[in-house]
Amino acid sequence: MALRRVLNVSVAQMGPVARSESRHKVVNRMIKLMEEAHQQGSSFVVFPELALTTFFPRWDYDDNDELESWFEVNMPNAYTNRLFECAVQLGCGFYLGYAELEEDSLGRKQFFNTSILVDTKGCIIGKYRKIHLPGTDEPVTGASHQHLEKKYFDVGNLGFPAFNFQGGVFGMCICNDRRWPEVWRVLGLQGVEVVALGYNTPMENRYGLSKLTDLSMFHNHLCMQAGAYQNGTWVLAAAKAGVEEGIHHIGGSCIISPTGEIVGICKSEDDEVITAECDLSEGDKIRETIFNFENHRQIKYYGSITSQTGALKPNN
Ligand code: CDV
Repeated sequence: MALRRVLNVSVAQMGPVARSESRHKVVNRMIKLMEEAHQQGSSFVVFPELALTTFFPRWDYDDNDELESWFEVNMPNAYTNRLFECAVQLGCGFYLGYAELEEDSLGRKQFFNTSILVDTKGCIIGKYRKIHLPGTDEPVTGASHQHLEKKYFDVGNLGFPAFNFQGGVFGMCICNDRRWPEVWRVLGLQGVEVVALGYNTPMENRYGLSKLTDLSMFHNHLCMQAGAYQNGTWVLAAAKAGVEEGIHHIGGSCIISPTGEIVGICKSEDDEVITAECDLSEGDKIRETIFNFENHRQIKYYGSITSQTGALKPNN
């Protein structure tokens, strides 16, 4: 009989982080959430995208020092050390999203929207840098709020790696990545059993498309449930939720099983932990049958996925 590989995992949704809130205070909140996850029997917890600060790409900065103050040059560092220590003390690994500044030996700076996987020894065992950066590289006149990720971040340069972690195969992505089926399949092709991700999703559509605003929670879950089912993987998704600096962000942080069903969901728009027991082998049934990639994928017909970006209409 196949061995059951069961892991208790948590998603730690966070309420708003004010622009003035210090990293020290934010880390205090995160430690409280990790302790709660531990009390719920968890050995892994997922925090949101850019968890340590407010969602700073909503503002346009002229001052480089101010902009760079949102980024972490080292990880762990004086502020986040306590999180790493807590992981060891509680035997609870974590996924953390943060803004990363990397400087090469020639002093050239690169800026990434990053996530890491940290194990129960407090070691970083995996890193991902966000690839699908939404928004614009210039402020949009007349928009209800800005979303300047394309201005402040470089496109991630690590691909979509998967990692052997906590007895399973783990992948990561960040926020807007979850809307792209390509991300899920590239992870699926590495046999991921768990995909961890964080998000900051404004409720209001910047372009005034109210229909899309109404559907923001539906689309949030739709893309992740599809990604889970089509690749037979667990999905652990943590939002930064609530009204942050006047912008309302959706919550709906959740745990999705490899069948695409939501098995746990946050009810509030505040700091909140949910936990579920994940059988890491549960996706095998799907990967061995309906989505048996080896048996059913027809790669000679998928070329346009990697050879073109925009849609080309037929000219007949
Ligand atoms: N942080 C994000 O990537 N947010 C996007 C919004 C801007 C659409 C998202 O996909 O949720």
